[in-house]
Amino acid sequence: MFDTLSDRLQDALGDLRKRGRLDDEAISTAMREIRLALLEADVNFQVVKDFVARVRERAVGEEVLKSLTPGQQVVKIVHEELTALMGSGDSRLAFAGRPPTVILLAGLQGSGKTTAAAKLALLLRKEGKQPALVAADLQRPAAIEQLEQLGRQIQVPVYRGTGDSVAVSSNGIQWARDKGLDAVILDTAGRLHVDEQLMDELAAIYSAAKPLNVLLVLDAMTGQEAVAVAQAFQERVDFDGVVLTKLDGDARGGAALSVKAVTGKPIKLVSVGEKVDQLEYFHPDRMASRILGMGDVLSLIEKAEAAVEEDEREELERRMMQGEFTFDDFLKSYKMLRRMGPLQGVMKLIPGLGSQLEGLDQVDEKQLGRVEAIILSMTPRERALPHVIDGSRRQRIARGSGTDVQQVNQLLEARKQMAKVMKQMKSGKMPLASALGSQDSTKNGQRAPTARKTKSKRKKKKARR
Ligand SMILES: Nc1nc2c(ncn2[C@@H]2O[C@H](COP(=O)(O)OP(=O)(O)OP(=O)(O)O)[C@@H](O)[C@H]2O)c(=O)[nH]1
Ligand SMILES: [Mg+2]
Repeated sequence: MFDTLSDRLQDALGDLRKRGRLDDEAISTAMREIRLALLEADVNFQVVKDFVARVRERAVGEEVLKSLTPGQQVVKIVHEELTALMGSGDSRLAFAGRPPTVILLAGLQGSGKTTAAAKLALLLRKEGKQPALVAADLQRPAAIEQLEQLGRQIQVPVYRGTGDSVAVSSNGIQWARDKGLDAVILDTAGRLHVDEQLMDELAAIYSAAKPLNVLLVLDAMTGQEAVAVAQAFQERVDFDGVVLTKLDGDARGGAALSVKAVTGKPIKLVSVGEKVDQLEYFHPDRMASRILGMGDVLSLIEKAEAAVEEDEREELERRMMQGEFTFDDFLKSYKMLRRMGPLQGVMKLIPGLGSQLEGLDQVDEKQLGRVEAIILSMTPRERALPHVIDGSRRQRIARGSGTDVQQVNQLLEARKQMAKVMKQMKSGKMPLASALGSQDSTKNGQRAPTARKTKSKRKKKKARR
């Protein structure tokens, strides 16, 4: 996903990062490269222009030049501006006070509406809602069959009816209401192009179904074309947000980076593969991190090296590599992270960790104190052998640390997740070891090769898939 763009931007910023001081020339060069990278990624021309102007203005500002790490500051600014570009908006859907909540999916032929409908139904079902799918695409006979098949696969009821798409939509919503279901997803017909007929049909469904959410499904792989489609839709049938599909096949990212800026409408969901569980809520900040290299390994290494005592690190790393990760290790790594700077920032730097350790990346300093208290309330045996911590021990630990069982459970879960990540890392799937300052992966003691190695590992992994 966004690999080309990602590589280009990282190259553009790589130079800056290494510099102790920034001058006009260095900034200009970097801005030129960022501009080219974005244009090559098929980002809208005006969007690129505004973006680069904003970054430049901030990059030559006081906050950067006076800082100790100007290069890092520029990276941070690019990250923030990328995040802003993709929208500070809310990715959540609206839910009706009186169910069912109606969600209309519209878009061109093949953009991924039907699969997105099913994926969204599954997502809602996992959130505890009771969704229904309505087959309102009557253009293609096979469309209904496709939706029914998906419905069976995800165990979500599908309404099929007769008449035109307006009648089917209305009847489907009534049917769902009668069954007490709380969300209805309307799968509509696509066209090759935005044409009058399509717009008229959608407008008619819109007035009959009164959907609370109109989602425009756009194929990310079509780049600026997708943005043009969004603009054309906006003129006729307004929508609340975008479902961006086929991100897995989009190396450039032009649609993702332009659509919010051009239409003002946020990306709400992204589809990252053909499987039914490959639809996610969209988080602009996480996407920006991904684009800038799935976390920033290089600067993490720098921070880690500055903060962590050599022997302590080696010991911790040895244990990690052996797949051991006790609560004592957990506490130690926490403390190391704390010394590296604000926890949030550091966690984000670790590639893949953000999403892998949901909850952990949101740790704040106050939580850290609580984590420490919980771990210190464990006996040495419990710390070394976490699996012995049963229900009554959990209660005792909670009492001892002034927390509650739920918080203890969360920590137990976090350690498990962490251990899982360690295991993946051990099997070479994740570069966390090198991220934490492994000497192994940088035998010659230089830093840059670590980052490169990490990157090529990632590439190799992709090629294997
Ligand atoms: N790789 C990948 N393929 C996807 C994704 N989303 C959809 N597809 C594929 O795109 C093709 C079209 O998807 P559909 O959901 O049928 O598209 P549609 O918009 O309903 O198409 P029409 O009903 O013909 O208008 C299918 O082969 C899907 O498997 C995705 O996120 N990644
Ligand atoms: Mg379809």
